[in-house]
Amino acid sequence: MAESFRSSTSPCQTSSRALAEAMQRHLFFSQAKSPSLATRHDHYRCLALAVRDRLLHNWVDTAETYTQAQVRTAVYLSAEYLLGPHLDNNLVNLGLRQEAEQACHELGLDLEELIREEPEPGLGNGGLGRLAACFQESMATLELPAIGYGIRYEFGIFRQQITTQGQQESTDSWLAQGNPWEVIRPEWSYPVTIGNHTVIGVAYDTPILGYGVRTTNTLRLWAASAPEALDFASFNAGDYTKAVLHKMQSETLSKVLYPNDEPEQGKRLRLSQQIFFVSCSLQDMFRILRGQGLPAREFHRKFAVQLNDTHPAIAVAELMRLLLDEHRLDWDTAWGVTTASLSYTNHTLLPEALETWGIDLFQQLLPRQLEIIYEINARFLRMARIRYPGQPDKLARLSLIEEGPHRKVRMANLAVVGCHHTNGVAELHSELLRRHVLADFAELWPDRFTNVTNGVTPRRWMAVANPALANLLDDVIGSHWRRDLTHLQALGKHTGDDAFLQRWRGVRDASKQRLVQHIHQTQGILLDHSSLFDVQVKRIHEYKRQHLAALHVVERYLRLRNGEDLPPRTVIFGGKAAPGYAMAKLIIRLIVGIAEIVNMDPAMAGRLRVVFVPNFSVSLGQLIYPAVDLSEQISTAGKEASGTGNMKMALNGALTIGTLDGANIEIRDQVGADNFFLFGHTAEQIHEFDRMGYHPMPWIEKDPIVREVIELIGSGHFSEGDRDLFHPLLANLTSHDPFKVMADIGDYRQAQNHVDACWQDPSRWARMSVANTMGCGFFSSDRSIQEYAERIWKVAPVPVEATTRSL
Ligand code: Z57
Repeated sequence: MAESFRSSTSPCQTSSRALAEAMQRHLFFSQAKSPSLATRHDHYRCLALAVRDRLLHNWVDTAETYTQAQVRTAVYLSAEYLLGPHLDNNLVNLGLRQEAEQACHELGLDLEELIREEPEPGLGNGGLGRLAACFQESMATLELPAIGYGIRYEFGIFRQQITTQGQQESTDSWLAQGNPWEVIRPEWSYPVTIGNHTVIGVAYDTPILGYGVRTTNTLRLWAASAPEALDFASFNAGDYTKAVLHKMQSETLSKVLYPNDEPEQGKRLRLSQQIFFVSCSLQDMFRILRGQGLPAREFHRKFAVQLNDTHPAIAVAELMRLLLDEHRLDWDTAWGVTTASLSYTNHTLLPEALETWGIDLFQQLLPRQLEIIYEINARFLRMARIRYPGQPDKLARLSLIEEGPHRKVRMANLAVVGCHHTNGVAELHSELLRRHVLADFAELWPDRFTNVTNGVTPRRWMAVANPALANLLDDVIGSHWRRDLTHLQALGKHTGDDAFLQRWRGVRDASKQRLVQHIHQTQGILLDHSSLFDVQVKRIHEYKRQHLAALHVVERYLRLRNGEDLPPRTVIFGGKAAPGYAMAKLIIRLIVGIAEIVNMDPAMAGRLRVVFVPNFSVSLGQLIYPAVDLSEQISTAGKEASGTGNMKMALNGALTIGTLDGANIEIRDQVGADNFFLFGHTAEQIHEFDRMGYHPMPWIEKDPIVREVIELIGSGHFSEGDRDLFHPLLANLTSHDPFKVMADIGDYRQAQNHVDACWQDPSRWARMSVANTMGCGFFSSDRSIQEYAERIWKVAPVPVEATTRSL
C-alpha cells in the first residue's frame, strides 16, 4: 500500500516508535494523566492528537500555498456533512495505518478498539450529507484548492434505539468528550442579522486529508454565539434570566441538525440556520479576497461556489446584498458577479421536498434579502414575458414567488435563476429534471442544465471499510486503484482464475463473519455467515419501499412454512425514520414485528433470519457494506435521484436487485445486465400510471400470494394479535399505494427467485460478484469531482510543496 504514495511526498516520516512516544507524551501533556488512570478514550485521544501533529505541516503548507499562489478555489456550501469517524481515514490517507497498529501494539493497545472510541460527527441525514463528505475528500485527493463551509451542529443526527415499540430517538452529544480534530478560529467570526437580532458565527476548522498527497483542505463549520454574553441592562436591573436569554437564543441557531431527509416543513429556525451559515461563509470569502488585494467585483474569478441542494440557495440574495450594500457595486455588475460565481446541484424529484418559505416568515427574518429577491424576480419576469408573450401560466410557473393565499419564495427557482449551471446527480435524474420538474427553465436556458453522476470515495468505502478486499486487490491488480478507480477493470483478466475466486470468496466470507460477530455482541442474535445476506440500509422512506422488501420476507416465511425449499437467507434492514414521519416509523415496527416472529419460529431455523440493525451510521456502513451479498435498491422508478449506498455495496462485491432508478441504471450498464437483478416498472410507466389514474386493487386481485401476506399482517400475526396496528400501512397499500408497491411486487418476486437460483451456484455468484466490483470504477467521487472541476468550476489542481520549517 505504501508504494502507491508518491515517494517524494511521504507526508511525514514517522516510525511506529515515534508515534508511540508521541502518544505517551500526549497522555501526560494533553490528558494530564498517568498510564494507570488512562481510559480507553484517553488512549484514543492521544493517538488522535499524535496523528493531528503529523498532519499539521501539510495543513499549514496547503493554506500557505493557496494564499501565495492566489488560486481559483472551489467552495462547497452544504448544510450537512456526514463525515464519519476521522481517525482510521486519516491514518490511511497519511500512509500511517501500519505504523499506528505497531505503535499501539508496543503500548499494549488495540488500534481497532481505539478507532471505535471516536464518536462520529453525524452532521447530516443521509445521502446528501455523505456525498458532501466524499466530495471533500476527493477534492483534497485531486489536489484541488477547495473549502467546505457548513454548520457545526452541537447535536447531529439523533441516536436511534429499536424496541418492540419501534424507533426511539435520543440526542447525539458527539462533542461531549471534546473533539481533537477541530481548531477554533475566534479571529474569524462574522455578524449575521436575522430579524432584529444579530448573532455571531465563529469558525471551527477541520482538516480534510487527500490520499497520498500533501494537500490538506479545510472544512470550516460555523458555530453561533451571542454578541454579548450578558445583557447588562437586564442584569443590572436584576432580571438575570432575561440577561442570558438572548445568548441562549443565539446559540440555539447551531444547536441541532433538522432530522428530515427529504421533506421540508418551513420552520423559522431552519431558515435562520441557512442564512446564518451562508452569510458567514460569504463574508469569509470576501475577507480572503481582500487579503489577496482583489476587489469585490473579482469575486467570481477567485471563487466557484457550489450550492448543495437549495439549503444554501439564499446565497443568491445574500451575495447580491453584500455586493450592493457593503461593496457598493451597481445592480448589473453585482448580478454578473453572482451568476458567474454560483452553481446549483439538485438532489430530488419529490415535489414535496422542493423548499419554499412563506413570504411572512421571510419578511420577518430577511426583509432586505426579500426585497432583493423581488427585484431579481421583476427583472427575470420582464425578460421571460418578452420571450413568452401571452403565456401567463408559464410565467407563473417560472416566477420565484408562488402566488395564492399564502405566497411563498421558491428556493429551487431562485437557485436556477441565480446560478450559471444546474445539475442533477444521475443521468435519469438530470433527464427528469429537464423534462418535468425544471422543464420551463430548461427550455429557457438549455445550456445551463447538465448531469454529474454521484460517486463515493474509494478510500473510506474500500481501503478503510474493507482492508481484506484492499489487500487482495493490491496483490492482483496493484495498488493504484485507490487514486484511479478505473483500474478495477484489470480484474477482468482474473475472472476465470479459480484460485483468485477462492480468495475472493474468502474475503467476502470474512467480512460477513465480522458483521455476524458485531450483531451477536450488540443484539444477541446469532446469524449464519454462509446464508445469503440480503441488505437494505438507508433512510426509511415510502419511496425507498422498505415495505416492499418486508412483504417479500413475509412471503418467504409463508413459503418456507408450506415446506418449500429455499436457500438460507439473512435479511438485514437499517436506517432512521424522520421523527415526525409516522408511516416510516410504522414500517420499522412492521420489520421488527416480522423479525420477532420469524426468528423465534423453529421452522425458520437455518432458513430465514430477519434483523433490524439500530442506529445506522457511517461507522455501521463501513461494517455492513462489505458483508452484503444482495443490495436492495428498490425505489419506485423516478423517485430516487441517484442513491450512493448502491455504489458502496456494488464496489464491495454485492449484486444488486433493483429498479431502473437513479444511478442503478448506470450501475447496471457498467457491470452488465447479466450481473444485475432487474425488476419493476420504468419511470415512464410509473408516470403513465399517475397520468391515467392508478389503483392497486387489480394488481392485488391477480396475486393470491400478496393477498395472503396482507391478510396475515392484518390478522395481527406480527403485532401480538393487534389487528389495528398496521392498518394505516395496509389501508394505504390497498387503496392508494402512492409508490406502486403492488404494481411491482410480482416482478420483484420473480427477480428474487432468480437470485435464489444464482445463489445455489457459488462459483457463478462469485464471478458475478467480481463483475460488480470490476465494473464500478466509474463510481468514484474522484470522477464526479473531476467533472465538476472541469465542466462547471474551471478549477485546476495546485500541488502543495513542502516548506522547510524549524518545527
Ligand atoms: C438527501 O439525502 C437526498 C436528496 C435530498 O433532496 C435531500 Br433534502 C436529502 C439524497 C437523494 O435522495 C439520493 O438519491 C442521492 O443519492 C443523494 O441525495 C446524494 O445526491
